[in-house]
Amino acid sequence: MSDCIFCKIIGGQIPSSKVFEDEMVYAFRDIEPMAPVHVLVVPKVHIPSADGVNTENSAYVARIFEAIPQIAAAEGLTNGYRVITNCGEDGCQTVKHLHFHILGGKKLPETMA
Ligand code: DGP
Repeated sequence: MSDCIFCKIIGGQIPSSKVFEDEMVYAFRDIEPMAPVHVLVVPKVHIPSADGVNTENSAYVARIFEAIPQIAAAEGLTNGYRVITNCGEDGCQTVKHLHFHILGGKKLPETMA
């Protein structure tokens, strides 16, 4: 999508700190890190949110979850980590391109809400 920040990052029009890429998935460091390791993992097709996942595009989500352990290992997250996706207004999603946050590198707070 032409006005999507993450589509522009995937396309190279906006610079990013890449940590992983294959033909379906792109991963880069969050610009506002909330933990020592904070990586965003996105599909290379524009899916607006988790609410837009369907049988046509779910292979991208599967590939993302294959990439996550590889990224976590490369980032040294041997003691665990958290994977989060925010969805829609109540989920406080700010960028409307499906993305999964990988957070780690410290003991994370237990509370989610
Ligand atoms: P969310 O609230 O789940 O939609 O998280 C969006 C995240 O995207 C937020 O943690 C900040 C990050 N972000 C927004 N714009 C950019 C950008 O231009 N570059 C990078 N690296 N991260 C961005």
